[in-house]
Amino acid sequence: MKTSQPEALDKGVSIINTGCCHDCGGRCVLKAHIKEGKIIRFESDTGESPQIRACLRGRAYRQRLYSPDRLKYPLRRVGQRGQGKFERLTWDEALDQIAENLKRIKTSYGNSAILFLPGAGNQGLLHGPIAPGMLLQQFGGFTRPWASPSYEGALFASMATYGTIRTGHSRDDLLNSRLIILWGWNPANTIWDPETSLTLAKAREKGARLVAVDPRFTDSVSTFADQWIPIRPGTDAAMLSAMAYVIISEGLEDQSFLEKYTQGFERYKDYLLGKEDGEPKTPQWAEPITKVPAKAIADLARAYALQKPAALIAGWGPARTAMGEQYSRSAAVLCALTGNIGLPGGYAAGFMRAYSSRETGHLQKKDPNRPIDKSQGIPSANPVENGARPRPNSLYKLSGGTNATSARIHQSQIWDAILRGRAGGYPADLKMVYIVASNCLNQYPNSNRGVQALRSLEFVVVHDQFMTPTARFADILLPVNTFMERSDIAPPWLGSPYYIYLNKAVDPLYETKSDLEICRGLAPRIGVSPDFFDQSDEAILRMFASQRKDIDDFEAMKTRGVLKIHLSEPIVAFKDQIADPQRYPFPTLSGKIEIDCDHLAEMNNPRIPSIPKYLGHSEHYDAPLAQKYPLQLLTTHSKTRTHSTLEKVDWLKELEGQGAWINPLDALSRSIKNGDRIDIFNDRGRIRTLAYLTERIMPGVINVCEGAWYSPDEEGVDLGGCANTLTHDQPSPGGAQPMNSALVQVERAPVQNSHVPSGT
Ligand SMILES: Nc1nc2c(c(=O)[nH]1)N[C@H]1C(S)=C(S)[C@@H](COP(=O)(O)OP(=O)(O)OC[C@H]3O[C@@H](n4cnc5c(=O)[nH]c(N)nc54)[C@H](O)[C@@H]3O)O[C@H]1N2
Ligand SMILES: Nc1nc2c(c(=O)[nH]1)N[C@H]1C(S)=C(S)[C@@H](COP(=O)(O)OP(=O)(O)OC[C@H]3O[C@@H](n4cnc5c(=O)[nH]c(N)nc54)[C@H](O)[C@@H]3O)O[C@H]1N2
Ligand code: SF4
Ligand SMILES: [Mo]
Repeated sequence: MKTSQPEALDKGVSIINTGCCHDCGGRCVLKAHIKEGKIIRFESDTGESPQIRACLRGRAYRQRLYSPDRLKYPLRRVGQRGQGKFERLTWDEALDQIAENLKRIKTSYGNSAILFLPGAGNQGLLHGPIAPGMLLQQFGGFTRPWASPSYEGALFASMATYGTIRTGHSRDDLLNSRLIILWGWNPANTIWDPETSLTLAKAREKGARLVAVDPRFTDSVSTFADQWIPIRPGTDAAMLSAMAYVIISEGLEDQSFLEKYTQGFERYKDYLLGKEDGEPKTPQWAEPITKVPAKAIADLARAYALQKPAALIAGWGPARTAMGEQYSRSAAVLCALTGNIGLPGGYAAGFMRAYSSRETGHLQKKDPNRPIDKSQGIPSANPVENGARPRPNSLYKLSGGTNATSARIHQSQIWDAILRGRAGGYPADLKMVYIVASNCLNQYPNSNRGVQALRSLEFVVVHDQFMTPTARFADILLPVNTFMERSDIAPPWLGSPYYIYLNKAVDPLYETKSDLEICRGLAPRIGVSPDFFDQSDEAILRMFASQRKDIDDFEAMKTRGVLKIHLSEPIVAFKDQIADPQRYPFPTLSGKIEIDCDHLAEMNNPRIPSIPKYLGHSEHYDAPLAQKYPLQLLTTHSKTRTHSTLEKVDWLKELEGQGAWINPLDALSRSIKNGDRIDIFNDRGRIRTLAYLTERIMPGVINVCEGAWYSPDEEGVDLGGCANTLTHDQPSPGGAQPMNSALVQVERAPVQNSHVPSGT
């Protein structure tokens, strides 16, 4: 889609309006300047406000697109699986072999033996795992995971407390807040929709006070916050309980809000006052647990209750822990206690979806006979649930998006499920895996166990763009093109009102194809009707667009590369429920905000209590294991990558090197200097990386950004520094993934080198 050439452009240069759609907190406008069929430069949004501007990663995309490391041809494994030895074969040969194995496995073991692992690599509506999922579904189905590594704790809390994941306000509403609490939230790096940072800056200019609660002094803290409260990881529920204690003991709770809109306050109060366990949840009780001074806890509690409207934005990082849902629930309940829900400038902590054209109309009170609400989920291909009997479990009634059922396997347990199958209590014996747009070996917890699991299978297919650690384990590896080489539509990451239309900017390089084209080739080979797959990309995009009420002018969206939807007023979650609770009950069983949740009460499981509680676990700071492994590992999202994508972009590496953040106190007691090569280890594995000494991380905590490429040497030491070599694969009782709950020890690596990492 060519636009007219502005005068300033060099001769022979044209601009194609396209975008970036990795899973990176954004979805942004990129204008590709093309000369002789090649992209020579990117510009971003220069149009009307709000501008959807690309970040440093999108602007560096040429180095990924034109990287010499791109996969160029279909490949077949020749060495041992995982060794990375391949030979080139034709597309016909590759597709024949995949088809043969799919049919063989279906005949010998049934469809449930086929595991489909879709990843987050591409976030457009058309490309990535969508088409392969549909194809395998039509082939008779497959086994797939449930539980998102991103937000399962927040999803659990939202469904338990409010009965929906639509808990967010549009960003512009932050300008109405007097106090904004960034709890484990770092949008300066993780974006969380492109207008977030600018809006936080404007909110500050307008006079709002910003407080950050995070074990790290992040870029968001340094840019936006008036106060930084470092907290010991995994103890947030203790601090939130203590804040609730201060609020109720000083009579600062919003009594009329509690009476009108909530259920279960009295039970929660009993917990806070210690009537349940003899332990009042005072700030003095929380101080040694959280390492936050009691006064700071009490001050923040008073400010949050009194400086209304106040927005408590509870990020997903603290919920990516072994008891993550208790933190998310405690935050949601604190919002209700202070009546900060349903009013401009307030915020209902939770999943935080704001705008979505797929979710129009009012929320309905929940019908106990149809308890599983799948309508509000992230769109995904639905599998046929093969050969597994759904087991009754109230947790599944809270699914709301990732659709937990007993026919699916929790994502963090995939490796264990492959290794142990039905005998280990899983719903299927898995024989092959079909991996699309996922670097699962790198991104799921416990990568060393992942190696054993992938080695044990009969057949492994991977679609990717690079020779990732996962791709090395493929039997057949198919080269896929990037979003610059095909057209797509990208909805926003979490819920801002816009769409990006990605016009194809250049022809596919080498022999690469899209995942959809691959399905066009596979469908006839496995006896699946080609009808859907044989439509043109644009015909399918038009069909998808026609299903969304808010895309009223497809042509304009395509020409401009973006459709911005102007709202008459900011979105405020639960505005209707608060204004008219009779007409608009909350979509929970009781029709109210459930401080004490009925579904959870049904479960009667002390590890998933019906009111939020602070709970420990086997890799908590005070667990016996901490004697051996005294440091808490965080595995946050990197400024320079989208997960493991963009790992091979040198421009980005120049901005910030890979290295572990470690506090000088922890480093010096181990004779570690800045830039030293260090080993971080526990019983699951050992990684070697560089030490970056900084007071920007609290003592006792070490941070390794997720996404660095797993690369074990002959002795099993991961020289790539992949965080998941160290992480734990046991999900929390409520389904949260535990990647921020690993205990580790650190020592200088045997051979030192003098390189100093360029951390921030
Ligand atoms: N640049 C970049 N942006 C991204 C992504 C990316 O890979 N790169 N990924 C995108 C995706 S898919 C997702 S799901 C989101 C993830 O977004 P988040 O989950 O919000 O990101 P994280 O960096 O993991 O965590 C946010 C903050 O939580 C803090 N934290 C960790 N544990 C605790 C704790 O126990 N208590 C407290 N109080 N704080 C804690 C961390 O120090 C960090 O600063 O980011 C999106 N944005
Ligand atoms: N320790 C730890 N682990 C984590 C996290 C954490 O905080 N800590 N965060 C988790 C989170 S929130 C997420 S969302 C996951 C993300 O984990 P993944 O979904 O595995 O995401 P990526 O690592 O970005 O890998 C995506 C792959 O897709 C490929 N790709 C890109 N576009 C396409 C395409 O169009 N087609 C195909 N076939 N391939 C494509 C890329 O080259 C890349 O290899 O990681 C999780 N893992
Ligand atoms: S990496 Fe994400 S935030 Fe950055 S430009 Fe691309 S879509 Fe936008
Ligand atoms: Mo994520």
